[in-house]
Amino acid sequence: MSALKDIVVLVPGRLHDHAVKRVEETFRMLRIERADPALLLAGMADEIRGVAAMATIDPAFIDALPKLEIIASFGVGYDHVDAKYAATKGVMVTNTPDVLTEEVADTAVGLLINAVRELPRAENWLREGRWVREGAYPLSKGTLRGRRVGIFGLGRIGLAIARRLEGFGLPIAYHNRRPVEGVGYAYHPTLVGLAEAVDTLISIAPGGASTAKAVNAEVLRALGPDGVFVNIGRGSTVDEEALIAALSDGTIRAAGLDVFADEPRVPQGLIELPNASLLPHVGSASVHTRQAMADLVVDNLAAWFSQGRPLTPVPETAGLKKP
Ligand code: A2R
Repeated sequence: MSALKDIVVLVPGRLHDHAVKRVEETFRMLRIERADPALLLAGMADEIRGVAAMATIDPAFIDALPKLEIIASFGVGYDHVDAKYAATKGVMVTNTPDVLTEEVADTAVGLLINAVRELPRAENWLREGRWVREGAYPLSKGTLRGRRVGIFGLGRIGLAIARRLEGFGLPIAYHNRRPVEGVGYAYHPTLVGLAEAVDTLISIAPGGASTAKAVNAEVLRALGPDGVFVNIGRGSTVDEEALIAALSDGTIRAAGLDVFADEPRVPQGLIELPNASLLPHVGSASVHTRQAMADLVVDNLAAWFSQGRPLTPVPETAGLKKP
C-alpha cells in the first residue's frame, strides 16, 4: 500500500465524501474546484496519474495531464467523460456499473407507479387536508393493469426493470441497436416501432450522441393517447419540448421523469404539468448504493495501480494495457 501512497490522484470538483476519504487514505490526493486546465498549479500536471471524478472531463483536460493513466468516474453513465478521446491517448476510463443496477430498477418501478396511479398527488391530497374536507381522492385515470411495456436500452438496468415488471404480469418488449442473446422479450429494431407496439415506454439508454433526442414527437405519437413515458436514463435522450407538447395536448397520458436535459434546471413547462411525476435524479441515490459506487471508484484506481487492470473499464478503453 505504501507504493500507492506515492501516486498522485486528482479530485476535480465535488465527489462523494466516502470516495474522497478513501482516495485521501490510499493515494496522495490533490483537489481543484473543477476539471479546468487553468486551475492546475505549476508542477501539478506532471504529477497526476489518476483522476477520480463526477465532473466533466474533456479532451483539453486530458491533454493537460501528460502522466495521466486512468479516469475513475462516479456513476454508470459516463457521457460527461470523453472516453473515446481518452482511449486515443492510452488513458483508461472506469465507471461504476452493477452496484447500482437493482437500486435504479427499484426507482424506475416506483416512478412508473407514481406516474400511472398519481400517488404523489394523492399524498398531497391527504397532506393538504382535502381528504377530510372533500372526501376520497379521485380515481386514477391510469392503471398498470393491461399495460404493455417497452424498454429502450435493455442492458443491465433495463433487464432488472424488465424482470420486476414481468413479476407484475406485464408483457415486455425492447429496443437496442442489437437483440440481446438469450432473452425472450420481443425485439424491435427501431424505437418508433417499439413505441407503436407498447403503451408504456421506459428509457434506460445511455446519453451521448447516438441517443440524443431519440424520444421525439414521432415516438411519442406512436406511443399514443394512453401512453406513459418513464425516463430513468439520461435527460439528453428526450426532446423535452416535444414531451411537454405531448403531455399538454393529450398525445400521451403521463410521464415519470428522474432525469432532465439541463439538470438541476427543469423546464417550467414540465413543472406545471399535472400529468408529469418528477424526481430530482435520485435513481441510485440511497446511502447504501452511493457508498458502494464510491467504493468502486477507489477500488478501480487501486486495482489499476497495484494489479495493472481495473475492475470495471468502460467498453471504449477495455482493451488498454497499463503502460
Ligand atoms: O444498443 P446496444 O445493443 O449496445 O444496447 C445498449 C443500449 N443502447 C442503445 N439502444 C439503442 N440505441 C442506442 N443508440 C443505444 N446505445 C446503447 O442501452 C444496452 O442494452 C443499453 C445500455 O445498457 P448497459 O450498458 O448495460 O448500461 P446500464 O448499466 O444498464 O446503464 C444504462 C444507463 C447509463 O448509461 C446511465 O445513463 C443511466 O443508465 O443511469
